[in-house]
Amino acid sequence: MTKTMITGVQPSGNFTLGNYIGAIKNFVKLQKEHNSFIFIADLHGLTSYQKPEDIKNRILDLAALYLACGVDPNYTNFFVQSDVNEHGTLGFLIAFQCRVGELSRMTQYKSKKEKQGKEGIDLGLLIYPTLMAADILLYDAEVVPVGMDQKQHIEMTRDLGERFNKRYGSTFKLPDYYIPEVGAKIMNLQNPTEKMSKSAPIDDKGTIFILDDINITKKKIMSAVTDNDNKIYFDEENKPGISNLISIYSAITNKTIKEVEGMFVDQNYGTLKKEIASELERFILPIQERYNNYRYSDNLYKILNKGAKEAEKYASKKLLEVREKLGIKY
Ligand code: AQP
Repeated sequence: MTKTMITGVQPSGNFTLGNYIGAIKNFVKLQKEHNSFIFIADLHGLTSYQKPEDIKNRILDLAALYLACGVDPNYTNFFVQSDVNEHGTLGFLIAFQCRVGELSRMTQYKSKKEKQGKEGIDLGLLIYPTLMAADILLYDAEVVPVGMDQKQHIEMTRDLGERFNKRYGSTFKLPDYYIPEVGAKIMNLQNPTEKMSKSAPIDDKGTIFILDDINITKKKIMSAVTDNDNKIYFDEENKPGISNLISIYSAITNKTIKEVEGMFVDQNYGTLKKEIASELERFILPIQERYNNYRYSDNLYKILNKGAKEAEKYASKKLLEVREKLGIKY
């Protein structure tokens, strides 16, 4: 039987190469052989304050970018999370089954908490994984392409789904994460022990934003932090900068790490960087062109509306089943 696959990205900043390699690339590769859903996680995007005008634009930017990256609405139900009310309702009901202790142990919560900590921590940040669990369980999704940072949240989704099934009878299918072999965690080019994140400031020299001017992107690659050893091989622990560059090259050219190491065995770091810069140009420019075509077209709204209607058909059935199981459908 065809499995259901789902993934989402928050409109919380500017889409990065890490987001592409960690989640969208695999989704696009797998979309035709699954019952596919992809959504813009705008409710998740509210877990840290954004100006309403900004988030509105980011939703549309991200929608156009998804399509430009190859999300195909002929095969995929493509929608904005808040257009399907069932996400919020199930998220609320799932949160009731979840313990504060397990939420506060989530790695992402712990690291983001430090940034928000000064003025107190919004509850949204803590309960983010319960909404994410609802996003997945609502569609009985079994495959979730994500980067390494989301692995823990998928495991929690399984736990929460299982807990509900045990208490109320079999209701949800339990998902598995699909983590890419290469590029599961693309690192910041200036600080290769930290994840590349889309909430980084636009002038951050270590973050590749897909919609940036290609010359800026090339400069960022050329000034990426490396080491003094001038030997090109993959060793994340001792050579995080070079290993990150190898992962990027490998992911955008679809070559294995071994193949990339072989190609650059006698080369210096400058050559590797130049090659990556020109491969990125080849890869990013067509995406930017397609993005510009989608971004201001009415078709974008039509695609999202149609996707939301389709998604709602699945989601409303599942929510009804949940209410019946809970005894709140009289
Ligand atoms: N650096 C990364 N390498 C590989 N995969 C990554 N992902 C994010 N950063 C990397 C994957 O992209 C998907 C979308 O992520 P999200 O929007 O749900 O939020 P996130 O994981 O918190 O991503 P960011 O870019 O770090 O956003 P901010 O800065 O807003 O927190 C996920 O599948 C994620 O694994």
